[in-house]
Amino acid sequence: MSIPNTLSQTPTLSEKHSGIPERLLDKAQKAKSLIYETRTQFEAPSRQRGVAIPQGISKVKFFEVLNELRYEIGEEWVELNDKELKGGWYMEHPNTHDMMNILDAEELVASAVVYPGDVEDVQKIVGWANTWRIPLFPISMGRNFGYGGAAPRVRGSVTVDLGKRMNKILSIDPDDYTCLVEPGVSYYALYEELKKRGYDHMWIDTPDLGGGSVLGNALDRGVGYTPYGDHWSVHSGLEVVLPTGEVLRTGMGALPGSNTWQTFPYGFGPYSDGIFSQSNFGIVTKMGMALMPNPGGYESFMYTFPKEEDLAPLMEIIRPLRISNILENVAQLRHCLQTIAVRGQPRSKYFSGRGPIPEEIIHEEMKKTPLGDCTWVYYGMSYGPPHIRKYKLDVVHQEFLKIPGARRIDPSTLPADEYFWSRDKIAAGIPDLEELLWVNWMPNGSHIAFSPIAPIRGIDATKLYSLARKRHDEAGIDLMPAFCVGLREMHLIVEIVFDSSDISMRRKADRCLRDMIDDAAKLGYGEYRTHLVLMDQVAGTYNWNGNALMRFNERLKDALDPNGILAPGRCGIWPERYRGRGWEIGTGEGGGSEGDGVKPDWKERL
Ligand code: EUG
Repeated sequence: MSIPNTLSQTPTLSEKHSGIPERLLDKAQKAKSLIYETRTQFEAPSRQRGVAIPQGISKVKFFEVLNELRYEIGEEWVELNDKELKGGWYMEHPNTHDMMNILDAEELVASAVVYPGDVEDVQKIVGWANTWRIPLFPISMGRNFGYGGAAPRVRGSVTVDLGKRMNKILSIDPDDYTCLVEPGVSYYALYEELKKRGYDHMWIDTPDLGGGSVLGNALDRGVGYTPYGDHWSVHSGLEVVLPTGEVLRTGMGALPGSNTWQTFPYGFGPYSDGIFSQSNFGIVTKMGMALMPNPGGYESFMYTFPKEEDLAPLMEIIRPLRISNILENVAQLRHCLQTIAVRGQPRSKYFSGRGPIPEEIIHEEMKKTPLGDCTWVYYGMSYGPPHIRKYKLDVVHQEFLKIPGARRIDPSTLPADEYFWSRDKIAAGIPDLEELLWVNWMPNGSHIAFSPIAPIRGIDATKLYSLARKRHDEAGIDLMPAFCVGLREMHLIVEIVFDSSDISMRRKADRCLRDMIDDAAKLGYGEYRTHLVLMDQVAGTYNWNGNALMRFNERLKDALDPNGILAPGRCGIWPERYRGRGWEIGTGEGGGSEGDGVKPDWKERL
């Protein structure tokens, strides 16, 4: 076992489309060294199952047709995935599998990767996949961590890594406040480009970590923390390669020479964009997005609340403030354990026993922080010039202090490395890297999310919190919930941090997630997004009127992708060729990533 004592430098944006901006390089090196300090597994276990060959084609034939793909796209842009299944970290991660595997490491693995250089290449790849019935799995940056990373749902899929060569910012319009991007543009890259061009009058919106694809995140209906935090709602216009190879542009983009593709999202006729988000109906190659006007000032604020039971009354206070826009952004209410975990130290520093870390220890640790002891921490931001902010902040203060023991923490008392300042940047659309640090809670730290949607009500927050608490206690897992409050609903985000080298911990996490999904569904809550291995289960909870929605999705799938080549099983949507053949993944170590094969409809061609 070799432990690297000098860590290589994180690639920068000037070197790589997926790199870190120079301004964050120090932070990246520190984060990386903390991660490698908690790592116990340095070498990937050797592969027992060999190269992952897609179902329905022989290994010999697959290798043969891969050469055809090489001929079409270029030798250097097709890679066979016959290497060890390496780990990595947020900034330097594999594109052929999930380095945060919840199932056995050899389950969700690609056979090969192809790197298209343009839309024509994507069409060629799709054509090739149709000829040989090869499953494709498109990724943009591949940083969908917590939901499967870059991994394909079907073992042996060919990963279409769009980001490596299709990473241009095609336009930034300083008058309309819009942009048009390709899949490989990260929040880091878009932000740096705005700065470089001196466009200080425009803001972007970023999630907690800035390395993800602007296009990919919006398609997965991801969330950020400025007033433009609902990324899908502020996108305008897609260019899509259909599974059969045709290219279309949605909205105003369908009108040749249109000058409003990025300013009017709907165009004429049915609004088709929705079927290309969280789906497997097309490969999106361009996306337009609105940029936010610089509000002319901003000010973060933080409140702490002492007791677990404060959650319900607090939600009742937050709802009207949020709907009336006194609370202006997707703000976060976090359990204090996250505040401890985000300092980047392993759990073992605080507690080495089994089961969830005891309350007393959490509160002893909180007392040592600049926040002082509390149970909930609210991070918010007020936008606009000082006199506008003052009005809103005064209302917030008056309302929040109705909770006994509530405290406003004066930001000027906080040290420069306090997590608050990371939230301050993110709520101002400045992409950061700090959030990453809580993966160190466990050695070989990995995370996977439970992400239900709920009304902004005390009763709902309590019900979800209690069911999460119960299932975490049963599984012996630490609960670190964060409520992300949208305009009329909230996303509860519970990230389970686990050691991906520990099979028993992986099983417990899997059990806990599946129980929470079922419990939540019984109470009327559904997830807004989920991990690859949970998609069948989550899709199964959206079953009103005899699965009417899934039957509709399947009809669309069969019409648009008759050979079932595009991301089979993504979001629980299986093409006809795979349906009823045991591909669904339930509890356990997987297996469903390979199903019981595919419909033997064209064997004679092999
Ligand atoms: C987070 C937020 C999400 C998500 C996964 C993680 C942030 C954790 C609001 O959506 O889906 C701190």
